[in-house]
Amino acid sequence: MQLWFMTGNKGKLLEAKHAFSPFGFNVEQFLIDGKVPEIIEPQCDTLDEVADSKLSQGIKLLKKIGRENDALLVEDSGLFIDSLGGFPGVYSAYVLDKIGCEGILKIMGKNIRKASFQASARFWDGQKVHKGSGICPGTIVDSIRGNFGFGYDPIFVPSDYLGFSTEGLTFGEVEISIKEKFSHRKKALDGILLSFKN
Ligand code: ITT
Repeated sequence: MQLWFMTGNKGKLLEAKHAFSPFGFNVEQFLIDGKVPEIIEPQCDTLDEVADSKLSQGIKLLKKIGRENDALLVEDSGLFIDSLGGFPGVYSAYVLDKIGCEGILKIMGKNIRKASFQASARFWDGQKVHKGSGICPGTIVDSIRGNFGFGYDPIFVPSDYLGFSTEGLTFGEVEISIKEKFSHRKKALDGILLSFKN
């Protein structure tokens, strides 16, 4: 089944391909005239609200190009640092763009380093909406480590989960096949796959 993922983030796209391909989905980036469609990311308090807005805008775009029966995936995610009241949270993309991982490390100072990655995903199957969300608890390290992944991966070590551990390595230091044992995104996408069975 063809599945369009409306995202400008190639890292997210790769992870979605990994998660959905084994179930027979051909995941491709949703482009119009070769470009990622411009949408308005509303200023909301929660990832769920942003994901809902991304999806409704995406469905409108599908309709506009006469493909409203195609499957569409959107996702909103972010890094939530406990001692900073959940910052950067829903502003993660903006903050990464402005100050990068270095800036986050500066702000952290001596603060307690507990944090989580969170994701909220929406899937339009051509008829109805499926939802999934995921949380990956962990800690922020004190230096940038690793070249794998994207975004905040080089400063985040996931907590051990279901017997899996990165042994202190950041998401930037492990392959995607390891990251997906812990990942907020994988959990959100698994939630969607599960909703097909129910
Ligand atoms: P979209 O086009 O899908 O919106 P985006 O990168 O702008 O792509 P978001 O608006 O959801 O994505 O913002 C999420 C931010 O959090 C963004 O800067 C990501 O790099 C970062 N982020 C989300 N998941 C991450 C992960 O698994 N590893 C590292 N950083 C992540």
